[in-house]
Amino acid sequence: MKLYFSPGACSLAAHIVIEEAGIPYTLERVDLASHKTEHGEDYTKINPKGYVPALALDNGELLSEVAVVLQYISDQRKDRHLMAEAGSLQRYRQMEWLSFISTELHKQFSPLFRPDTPDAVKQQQLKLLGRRFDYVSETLRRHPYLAGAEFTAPDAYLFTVLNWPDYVKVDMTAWPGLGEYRARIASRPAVQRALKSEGLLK
Ligand SMILES: N[C@@H](CCC(=O)N[C@@H](CS)C(=O)NCC(=O)O)C(=O)O
Repeated sequence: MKLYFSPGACSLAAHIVIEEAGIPYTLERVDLASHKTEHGEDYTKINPKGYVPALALDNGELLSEVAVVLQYISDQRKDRHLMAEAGSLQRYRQMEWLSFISTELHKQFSPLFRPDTPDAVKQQQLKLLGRRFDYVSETLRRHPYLAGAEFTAPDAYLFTVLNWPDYVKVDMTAWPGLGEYRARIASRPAVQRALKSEGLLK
């Protein structure tokens, strides 16, 4: 499989999960401004949505949407327990987290990255994100990872999103637990490999 990615973007979650799963893969970097791949192809011809991540499967199909890509990768290596068994309540809990991270965190960050977002809108987004961080922080007080005692795919997604405050200068000192969580995930060898290959670690 081949992962289309942009360094530090939400595609990092998929990159981490492929590394955690130990599946052979190749990477292709996408310039999100020009929509060109590192091999000079027009990315919109590969993924008409124009955004990353996209996962090219060995059978020629293309999968997109972080929450789905993470589940697909996890399901290829069930022995790694990156997602619980399909149909189990634990699986729905993990899907609940994937959906929450996608809609309540990831997409709420997006306006903060846009230079033309008015300050008042940025302030509203920060307020909303603050409430969501309160909730996540409270959950992580009860167990070290989102779904309990073990790292699973939603942690890769949350970790990826928790790196973004650094880029958009959001003060995270009100949530020290999230900083500890981020450091815990960052220390995983698979995460280190993904960060390094995206050029995010020296
Ligand atoms: N709904 C998509 C959103 C993906 C997304 O927001 N990707 C961003 C990077 S984090 C992107 O590629 N943005 C560039 C664009 O939309 O053209 C998903 O869940 O995968």
